[in-house]
Amino acid sequence: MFGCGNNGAMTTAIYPAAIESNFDGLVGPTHNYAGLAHGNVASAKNADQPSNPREAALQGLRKMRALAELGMAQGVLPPQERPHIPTLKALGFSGKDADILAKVAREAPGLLAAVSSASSMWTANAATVSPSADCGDGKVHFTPANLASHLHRSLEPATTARALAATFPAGQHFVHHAPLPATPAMGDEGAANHTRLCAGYGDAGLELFVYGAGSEAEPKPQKYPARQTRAACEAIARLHGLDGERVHHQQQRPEVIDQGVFHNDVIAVGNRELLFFHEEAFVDSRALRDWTRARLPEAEFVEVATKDVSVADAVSSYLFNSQLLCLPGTKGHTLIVAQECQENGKVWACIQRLVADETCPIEAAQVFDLRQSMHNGGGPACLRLRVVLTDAERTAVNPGSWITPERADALESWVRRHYRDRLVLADLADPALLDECRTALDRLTQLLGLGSIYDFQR
Ligand code: SUG
Repeated sequence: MFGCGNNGAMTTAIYPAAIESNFDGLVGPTHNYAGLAHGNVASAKNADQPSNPREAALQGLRKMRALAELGMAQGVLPPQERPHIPTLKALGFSGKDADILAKVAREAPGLLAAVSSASSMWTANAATVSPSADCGDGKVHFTPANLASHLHRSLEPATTARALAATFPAGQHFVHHAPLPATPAMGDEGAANHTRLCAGYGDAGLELFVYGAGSEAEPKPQKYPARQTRAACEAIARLHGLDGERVHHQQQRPEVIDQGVFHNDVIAVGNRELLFFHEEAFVDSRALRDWTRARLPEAEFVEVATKDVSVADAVSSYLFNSQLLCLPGTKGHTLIVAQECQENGKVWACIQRLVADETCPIEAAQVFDLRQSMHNGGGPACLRLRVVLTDAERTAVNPGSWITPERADALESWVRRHYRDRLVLADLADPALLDECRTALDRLTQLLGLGSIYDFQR
């Protein structure tokens, strides 16, 4: 029996009912392909291609609007200020903004690309979030990811923390921790390596943390970096006040990191009682299953075999980077997949098989064109941060951050007005682009009611 309303109606918990909300990252005006992410196959493959920031942002907004129309609680998180002049100043560049841009473009073009990346769009890497039912103090806890593995991503946490605090105001319901120390020993990439399983969203859940780098004795990838450390996962579990009995740490297979699985959400996704994953995702999937079943008897596992979908096909299609949702009014789970899944014969056949199988809790799939993000290795699940909320918590969220039909319209007009439809790396030094971004973001903070979260506004 896979009953699966969106409000945890099946449970008889002492906890208040809760829903899963999704906060997608709005793609920023400097969206570009700079090949910055080592170990991310799509980022390397599309390096130096022209991008279309306007189309990227509109593709993301179409997904947000569609999920809101399907009855999901859909929110939005703002992009960041890019190019980030304060970082360039901190690294010794001085003078007027236009002079700084000209100088960095001449002397350190890689640095210009790093401070111009729109990578904050992938909000699955913004933070790790634990719902109030899992935390000792009964509040929702957020720890922004330090994203220490890559320079361009390590620039995100300070503004991410401000955006999260503006969206989920600290106080009665929300607790915000500082990012962990930004050093390789504490590498943390947020919710992309964290899965919560539960009977109903409002019940105490099981929190699964997946790491790439553990103890010296554990196997390591040979080619690409392991971005998430076990030490970071343990620190977050402590900070959030999680019950140790309900936390499982599992190592990602180093061999798949070397094939381009730079986050666990490229090879596994969970929702409510269901874990959907590839045969090669974990070092010990048997232990993971046994541990989960012992604590959550209703747990379901849908494991895809390598003979059906290879790791290479999983990486190129992002099958497991689908969103797995319980849509209101439906019984099972719905997969929100990237168009690349439909274009891969083996992957599409696998999806069709799962949907047709009456014993499989996945009952439908919906396809979205997210190609602009996909070309940088960001699929449907990368673009969203999940936050489980009770009614009281939901009303404490900044009202302007929710996607309503009117706000989706306003954001689309804002994108059409402020975004370019073509960007190449040489454009990043254009001082007009910096001005365009600041004008756009200033307007956006008013539109979303976020206050002054950007450095240029302070
Ligand atoms: O960190 N790509 C991102 C993609 C992040 C996807 N997120 C999740 N799987 N949750 C990254 O690798 C590419 C930027 C560039 O090359 O221009 C980039 O940063």
